[in-house]
Amino acid sequence: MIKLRNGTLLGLLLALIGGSAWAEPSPESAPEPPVTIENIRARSGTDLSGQWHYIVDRSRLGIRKRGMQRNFAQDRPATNHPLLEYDWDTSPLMTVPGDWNSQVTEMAMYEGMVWFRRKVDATPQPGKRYVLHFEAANYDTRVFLNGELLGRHRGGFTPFEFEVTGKLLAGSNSLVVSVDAAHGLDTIPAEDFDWQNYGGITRPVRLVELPATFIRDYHVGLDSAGRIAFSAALDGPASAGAEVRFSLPELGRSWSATADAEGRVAGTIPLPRKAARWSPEAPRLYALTLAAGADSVTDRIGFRTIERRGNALFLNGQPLTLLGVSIHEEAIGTRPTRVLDEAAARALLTEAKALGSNFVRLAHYPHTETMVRLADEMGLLVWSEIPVYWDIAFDSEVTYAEASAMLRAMIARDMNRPSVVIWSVANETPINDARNRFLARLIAEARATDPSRLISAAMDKLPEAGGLDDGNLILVNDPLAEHLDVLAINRYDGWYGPLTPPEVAGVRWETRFDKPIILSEFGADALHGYRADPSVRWSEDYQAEIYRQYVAMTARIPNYAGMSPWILKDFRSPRRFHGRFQEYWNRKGLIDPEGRRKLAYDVLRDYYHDTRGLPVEGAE
Ligand code: GCB
Repeated sequence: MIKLRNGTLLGLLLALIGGSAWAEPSPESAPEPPVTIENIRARSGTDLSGQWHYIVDRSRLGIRKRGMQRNFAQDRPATNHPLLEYDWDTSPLMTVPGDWNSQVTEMAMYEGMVWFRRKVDATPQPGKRYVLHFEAANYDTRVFLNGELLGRHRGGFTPFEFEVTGKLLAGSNSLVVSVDAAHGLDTIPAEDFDWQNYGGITRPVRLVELPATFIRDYHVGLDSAGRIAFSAALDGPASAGAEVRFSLPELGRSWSATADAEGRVAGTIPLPRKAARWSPEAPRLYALTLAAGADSVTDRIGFRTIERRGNALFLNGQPLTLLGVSIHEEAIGTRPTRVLDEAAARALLTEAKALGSNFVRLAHYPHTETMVRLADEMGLLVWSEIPVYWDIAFDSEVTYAEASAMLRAMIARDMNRPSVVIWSVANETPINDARNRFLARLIAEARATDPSRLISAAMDKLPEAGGLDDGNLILVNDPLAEHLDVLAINRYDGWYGPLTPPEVAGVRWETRFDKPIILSEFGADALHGYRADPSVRWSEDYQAEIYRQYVAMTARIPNYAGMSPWILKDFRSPRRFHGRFQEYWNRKGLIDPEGRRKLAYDVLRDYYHDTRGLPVEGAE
């Protein structure tokens, strides 16, 4: 099918000269891929990590002038055409997963289109199904297999996949992927955001092999009554009436259920007496196996409940204060990358644990699954968020559809992670009718998709959300609070705004809502090693004083239920211009890019250790 932009005969001829062209789905008509297959990492397949060729296409000619000399998706050998202005085989190489910003010096701040190509050898088996799965690519991605457009995905942090059964050739296949990192008025986030816009195929890509009928989705966890709730959905011709077997071998428990006409099963069973609850203090995980027909999949799950009762939080029925820290997905190092392998993710979470944290706010987008699975293992409760950040096109249905797809993808991917207790739908969004409607709708969707977790949003520091009316009162008054379980407030008194750090002592809080309140952000920039009087901005001493003031403030916050200060590590941000102190880094980290701790780290560590009654040995 050929879709002509200009409709001219010339266009038609050019398209034909270039060989087959492809139809460009508009964002509205593109079939929205369903949420991805559960626990894809446990499936057998081919890891496509490694060196991929790339072409930087600043003017997006591969999209705008396809059918001509730059139809990169066609992957033509030079001899087939009188003039080809590309040659994949001699184009430079880049590591996937990876971001181009950290790999190619000249692309440190590039935010446009890049094409990638890799050959994939395959021996498709009859009766098997094949899925190309991308854990993430930032932002607007088109995927072509052997010149055919499989589909398009927008969003930088959620997984997507395309079934390629029947399209995958025996022998060599050409996989071409274009990734456009540009943000605009209709993207999420829109154009202004405070982190490095790492572009590229930033998380692993795999070609997964599945039986004709397979377990597409499942959830096993505790319901609010403390029973094991289970569900599964099969996909394939033998789904209806199939038997799905569940087993928890360490607990000596297995059971089965027969799928309905849609291939679904659901039910509850009692929790075996000897099952331990998952908690930060004892993060016990259990192997879970599901089997149906020729398919089986194994996972590690945990049993815990999370609840809000009135203005307090309860984990496994016990009162809970969330003591944590916010984290961006960026590795420790002076030339950091978005890619977190297990060692890099562990390094960040180890610093969070050493603080005495029981909680991490994974800001401002769903982090790699590696991070969330490590949180399960290491015992850290997780806040997971979609990048509805600052101002976006709240009045656009297209943008809403994109936000909703991100939310559903985030929830589906991590549905079985006991560490995840809060889904956040937004960060610091301006209060107005369009935004209130947009977020209320998103919250309702989150609740319907996952009634077992709490819903939050980090609310703005602007006066209409409860700013300092008389210079001293923080009024938690955002109408969004009606819809949320946890009221999360970002405050920067003493950094932004008129107050000096000692004046923060005069700040009071009020709210009409009988709901838990957490300080989802506070902080100050400090350059590691810069020591001065605590009144001197950018010094470690100033930042430490801010932390002392906020720790003291917790006693004045009604319904106080915890904090996740901003932020664990200094992070790259092109909107941080100060030539001496920032150099395109946001310096609010408790540790610097190399992982060296600042004074404020110790202030927070003392507070967390005291509050949780943790032994202080091991602290440096
Ligand atoms: C905020 C944002 C966060 C910024 C931070 C800052 O309120 O939520 O993304 O990085 O402030 O440093 O200004």
